[in-house]
Amino acid sequence: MTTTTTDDGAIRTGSEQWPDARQDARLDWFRDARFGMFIHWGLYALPAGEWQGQAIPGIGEWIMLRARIPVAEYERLAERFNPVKFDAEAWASLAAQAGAKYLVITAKHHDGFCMYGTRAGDYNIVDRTPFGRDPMHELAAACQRHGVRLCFYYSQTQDWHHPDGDGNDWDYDESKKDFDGYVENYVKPQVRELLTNYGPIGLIWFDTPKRMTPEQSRGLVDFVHAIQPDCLVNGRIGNGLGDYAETGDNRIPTTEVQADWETPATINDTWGFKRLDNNWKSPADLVHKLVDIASKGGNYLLNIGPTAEGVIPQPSVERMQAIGAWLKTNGEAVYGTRPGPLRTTRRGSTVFLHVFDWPADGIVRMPALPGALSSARLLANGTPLEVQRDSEGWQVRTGAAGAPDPLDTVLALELST
Ligand code: JFZ
Repeated sequence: MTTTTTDDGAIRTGSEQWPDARQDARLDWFRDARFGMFIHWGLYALPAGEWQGQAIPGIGEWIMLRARIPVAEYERLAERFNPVKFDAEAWASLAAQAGAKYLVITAKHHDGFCMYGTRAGDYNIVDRTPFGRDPMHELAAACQRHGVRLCFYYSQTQDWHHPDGDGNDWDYDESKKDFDGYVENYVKPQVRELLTNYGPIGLIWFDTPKRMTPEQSRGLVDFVHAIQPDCLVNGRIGNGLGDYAETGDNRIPTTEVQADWETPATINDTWGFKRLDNNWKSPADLVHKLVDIASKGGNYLLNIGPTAEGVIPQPSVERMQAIGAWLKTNGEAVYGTRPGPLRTTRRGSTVFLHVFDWPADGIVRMPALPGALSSARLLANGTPLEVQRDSEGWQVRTGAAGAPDPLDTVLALELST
């Protein structure tokens, strides 16, 4: 059985794709999507990286563990969680503007707080906050309107609030935990709710599968497919049983991967909102990563971390809109493509060459590609381009001293094999 871990450790044992899934037509939408929007939103957006006046290092959504905040204290955050500026239409519309084909939002993260109306316990946004509404119903309708597939992130192993969940050893005695019972009597009922109450769900994004036995991973995959046969399960279900492989956070394999895979990534250095984290990547860097990942056969799942008021940080909005503007012109070179030679993507006989660093003389030099070149054009506006061949390879003469597109200029090369 061939596994799809990568030597560079980007895809690690446990998070790889179940081999049979590679041929599975249920993944076609996922393979063609190439770009999704991740949303980490929860109580952790309130402290926003600070606790008792101290800046807590690390990713924002881990503040309860990093500051070892007792459940009794952390729970109190719910009383102050009232995202009056939450606007599902704005969130779904931003995903559509960005060119994201699917949206994955945290229904329950490691802190155990449920961002939807669950019946499996009252530690949730409807029962325990002044907000008192279920944002997932509104988001499901908005995503439907914008043709964006709604997906849920669910922390199946770590739950720092639940006495039998994994991870909280500062309130609970690890040796007394009934983890199997937690999976059977809490996780499964909640996963059923998420797959029953919000319409068609594109995929369930499980996470940090440590402690999951192969039987438990298999059991949850089958459980999801039994309720919604077309709902995919990501690689962090563990034990190599995912419908597709998941890299480590912000990890991009160095070479093409013979699997369906995804890179979850941040725009700054946190998933959950942190007030002081303004280390925003540039739009060019984000487009380059999207293309780099697509050229190796993967999907880019790019995160936003809304505030506790429900506002998406402006730097994230601007960067998502910049990616969307670029995809509006160059989407043909990303959506529905498969890995191409060099840093290229391909659709049928068209190879898309992505030029990040524009040559001062406007002549793009590249090795000759296999097959006969019948024509070349600038994808953005169809301008035909002249190609000269020499011993070094091909010279595509664009006559453009400056980069036609500062983010990534795409040349479309028609090749007849
Ligand atoms: C996990 C979460 O702990 C984190 O809060 C966030 O949700 C992120 C998307 O996923 O963090 C991980 C999980 C796995 C790896 C790295 C970070 N890994 O396999 O390298």
